[in-house]
Amino acid sequence: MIKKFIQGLPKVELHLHIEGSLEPELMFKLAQRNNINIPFNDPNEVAKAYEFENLQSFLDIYYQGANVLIHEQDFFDLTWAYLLRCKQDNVIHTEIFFDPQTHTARGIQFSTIINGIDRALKQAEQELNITSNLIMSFLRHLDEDAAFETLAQALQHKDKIIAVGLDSSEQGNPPNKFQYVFQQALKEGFLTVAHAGEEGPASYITEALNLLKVSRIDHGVRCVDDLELLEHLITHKIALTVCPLSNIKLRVFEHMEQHNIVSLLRKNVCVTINSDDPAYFGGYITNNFLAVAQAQEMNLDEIAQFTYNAINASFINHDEKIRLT
Ligand code: ES4
Ligand code: ZN
Repeated sequence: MIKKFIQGLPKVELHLHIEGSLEPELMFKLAQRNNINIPFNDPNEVAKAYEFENLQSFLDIYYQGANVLIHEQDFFDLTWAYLLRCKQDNVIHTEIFFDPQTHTARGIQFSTIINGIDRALKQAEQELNITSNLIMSFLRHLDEDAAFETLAQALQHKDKIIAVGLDSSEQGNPPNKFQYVFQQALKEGFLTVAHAGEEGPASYITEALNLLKVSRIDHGVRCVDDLELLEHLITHKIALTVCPLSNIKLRVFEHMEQHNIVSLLRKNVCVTINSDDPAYFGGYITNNFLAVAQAQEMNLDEIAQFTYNAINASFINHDEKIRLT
């Protein structure tokens, strides 16, 4: 019953790393096609390696996986495979991250990456009736100069990118490290978002809001440690793009029964459900909804509220939001 409801519910995804949707089967196919060595013998072995202690132990494997992506067609194939999954899950709109620095550091051209992704997104709008926006994320373990270089490369592709984001190793890399590049991005007309309060403290969420002027917070579950911040999120309807299965896999919460997303929803925080890196964390958006609903009892209105929240928090235009709600 709940399963049918969730499957049929139109969904909007706001937190998805396209590199994190690389399934082991496609990783193998691309490794062969591009003659790239990967430290696994078959796709089953890859899936078995996905046991993580924390964010960093995941990131180490995730950046390795991305090495098989070389040509524009590879970025197309990766994105298209994700969009086909979206169709199955009744996702009507998605806002996806890409990490250009993961690829440009290996000698891949910025245009190769973005043109492959963008072509798949445009084709999905035509053929699958799925709309989308693309968010360029800076790697926060690198320095601000590297982010400035990446922003400069993005300027030629402004028409394809709606916002800039901030991801990778959170602890020790606070939002203030990137305040000038975000300032510049805002001046260039990009919206901003940032991962904050996943493993890092609530103060990183406050910094992201005050210094990076973010439109929403990615993860943000540590907001509960600062009641003033929590009130601010509620009053100003600032959305959190929460990723339940990711949080369990990376041990942000021990069990789904302890996850705070339902409690935040009932406090009127604008929380949304997203899949983050579904190929690594064991499920796409429907599975994330199901995992929460199975662990914590919710009524159907509450489940549907996640979609209303996501429509509101999305970067689609105002008239389109009204039409969808
Ligand atoms: C990420 Cl779960 C998560 N956190 C931070 N950075 C990331 N990049 C990809 N997945
Ligand atoms: Zn993420």
